[in-house]
Amino acid sequence: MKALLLIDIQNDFLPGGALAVADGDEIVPIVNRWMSEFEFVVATQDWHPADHGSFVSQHAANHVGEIIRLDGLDQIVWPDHCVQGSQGAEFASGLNVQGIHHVVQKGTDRLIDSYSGFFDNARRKATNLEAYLRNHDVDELHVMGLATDYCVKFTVLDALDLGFKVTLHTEGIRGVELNAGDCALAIEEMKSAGALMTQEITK
Ligand code: VGL
Ligand code: ZN
Repeated sequence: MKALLLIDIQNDFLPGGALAVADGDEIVPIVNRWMSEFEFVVATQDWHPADHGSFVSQHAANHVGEIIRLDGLDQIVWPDHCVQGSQGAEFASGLNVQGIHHVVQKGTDRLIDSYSGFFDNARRKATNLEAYLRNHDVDELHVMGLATDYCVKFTVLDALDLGFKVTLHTEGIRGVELNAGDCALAIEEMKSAGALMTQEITK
């Protein structure tokens, strides 16, 4: 069984949001069109407490983009974003939320970030994403969302590692690109790990 997996399509990752991804809003109509083609649509939400350890507000001496240590792991300092219950954490205003069957929230522990929809960054804990997909006999994922070079990449790599067949919809992803070339690199990494790529399908 196939499922559409939507990664972090939230207001804070859209232009005007706290951690805006350039042209992130362009994917919303593309995602909406694809939704009706899938029996299962699962979406992740980045869902941080207000004092999350990745937030620049918690590290007055550091700048956004700097790497710090957080509970034993390297951690990029991000602008405060996707705070639980805030408007920025809600799904993108134009997204067809009625078409989503299950939501997985991640990044809820203030001491550990979680780019992947499956596990936190140290794999200390799993979300219920894998169990949900297996319970619904899903073995094939079609992935779209934000951001190519972080949450999309780590979700896809974990999915492949867990044995799912993965197709990345390149028309439905956009990235942060802290450094020029990050998105191209991320796409290469996902491809080498076994993800199939759609070309610029316009649907
Ligand atoms: C993300 C940075 C921090 C993402 C989430 O959704 O790609 N990136 N938190
Ligand atoms: Zn985050």
